[in-house]
Amino acid sequence: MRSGGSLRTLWLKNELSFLMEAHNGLSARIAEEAGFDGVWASSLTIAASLGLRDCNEASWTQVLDVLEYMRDACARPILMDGDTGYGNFNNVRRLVRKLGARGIAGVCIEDKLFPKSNSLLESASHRLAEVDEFCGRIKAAKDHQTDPDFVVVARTEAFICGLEVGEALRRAHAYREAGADAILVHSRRDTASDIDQFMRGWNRACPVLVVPTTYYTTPSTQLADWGVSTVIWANHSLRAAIQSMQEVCQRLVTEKSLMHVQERVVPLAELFRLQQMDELKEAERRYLPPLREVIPE
Ligand code: SPV
Ligand code: MG
Repeated sequence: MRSGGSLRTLWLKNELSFLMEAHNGLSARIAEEAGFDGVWASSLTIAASLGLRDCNEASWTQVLDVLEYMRDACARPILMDGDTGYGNFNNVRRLVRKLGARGIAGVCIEDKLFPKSNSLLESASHRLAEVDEFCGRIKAAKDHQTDPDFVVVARTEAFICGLEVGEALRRAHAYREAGADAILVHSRRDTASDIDQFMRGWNRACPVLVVPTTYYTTPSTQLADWGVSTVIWANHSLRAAIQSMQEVCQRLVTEKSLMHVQERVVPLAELFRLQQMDELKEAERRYLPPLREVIPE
């Protein structure tokens, strides 16, 4: 099974890499065509595109089905946002085996309890896992990967839960020692001060990933200078699509005509290109018998 390249290879290059959010096959293909190093299969945007909330309302097998479409549509490595791993170590190891079978490049697991809430939701109450229990999830993930290039990213939600940098670092080091290939440190501040503090204390034992959704004014070069390995643009394809869909829908309700909508949407030819209709035409030439003229009797 092709895994679309490995995230480990990206990290070995020692330069800042970028993962783009995707929530279905089409958005994964668009991210690849745009030139991203890989894809972030976001729990937030997959849930939203299913019309659901990001609190494990979609079952893990439903998310897996979405990942399969993404894998088929895109040749770049896909990092699954695996939330908490959907339970304890046992759920995590089942998930990892299934991801391996589907050619997914890695999984990110966060140190909260199932069911989790989205980290950027101010009203949510987040339940942090005990360090040793979470380390068990990481170990189980590493012990059950089938592809040696598969990566397990341990995500600490210490800052999201209002804890200090010392606790974020203590957790990150424990997760690294449990076998995590990389650490994702999340923050929802509107500046990157949490990340700055974390990176000052981090000994670069393994790559660090960040999600600058709320501290979007921080230049990527600054993050790279602090030693960050990968930046995740976690929800921007879906948010762009929502804005565009709302504008077009509103206009059509008001104007009851396609006249002014035509220039706001991609041509049909572009849609067919993204579906790779050319490939099907070519395959038809190879595999279908030539059309014979039907002569009426
Ligand atoms: C996601 O994209 O689902 C994430 C990142 O986990 S965040 O929404 O910021 O928690
Ligand atoms: Mg998520």
